[in-house]
Amino acid sequence: MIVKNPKFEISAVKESQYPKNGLPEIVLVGKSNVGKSSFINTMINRKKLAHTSSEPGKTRQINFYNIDDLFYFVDLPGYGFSKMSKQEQVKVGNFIEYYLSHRKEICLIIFLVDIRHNPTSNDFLMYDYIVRSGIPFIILTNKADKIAKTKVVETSKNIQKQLNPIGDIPTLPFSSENKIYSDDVWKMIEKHLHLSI
Ligand SMILES: Nc1nc2c(ncn2[C@@H]2O[C@H](COP(=O)(O)OP(=O)(O)OP(=O)(O)O)[C@@H](O)[C@H]2O)c(=O)[nH]1
Ligand SMILES: [Mg+2]
Repeated sequence: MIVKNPKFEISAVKESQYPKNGLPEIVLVGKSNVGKSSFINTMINRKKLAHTSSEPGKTRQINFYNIDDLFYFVDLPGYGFSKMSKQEQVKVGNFIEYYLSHRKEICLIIFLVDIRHNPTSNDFLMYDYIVRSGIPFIILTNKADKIAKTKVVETSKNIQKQLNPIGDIPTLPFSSENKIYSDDVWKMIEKHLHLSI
């Protein structure tokens, strides 16, 4: 898909602030600093639309990006960010959980994990949460540019085996630094949006 007119629409912390036009939503989930905001920028070919940082904890609200009036990419704050105060972690955890458990517009969760490491205990918790939510999802093993090209497929499979031993959840490598991985992810997205663009 060639994105023509992506727009930041709104930051929300409660339901009354969510968009009301009923467009389907594709949500980025994963630990802090794994590359959720960078993923959005790479997919829409804009360097800075979604704010990113080398410091974890950049995204603090639910950010809705309107993609050509076809769907939203929804950027969530990451988990496991220890510098956030306990009080703020609880607050953020609550509004994320509210969003994920109530929002009917969600048609796909994109769950990002770091290809360089085994999934963290929080990744396993999030994986179980997503499975129980019943929302369709895919796993992306991100930062694939950080390991040797020849190891990417094998490492991605190994992470899938840990999170999803049955092997029924599509698991693909991704890199915000390297466009070659984007095409397969667009195919997945288009399938879930029932689009053929
Ligand atoms: N090498 C490499 N770096 C990446 C990739 N994706 C993200 N990064 C870097 O990782 C850091 C964190 O990226 P973000 O996109 O801000 O991460 P996030 O998941 O949105 O983080 P929070 O908003 O804190 O939850 C930035 O320095 C990015 O440049 C990738 O695929 N490869
Ligand atoms: Mg972010």
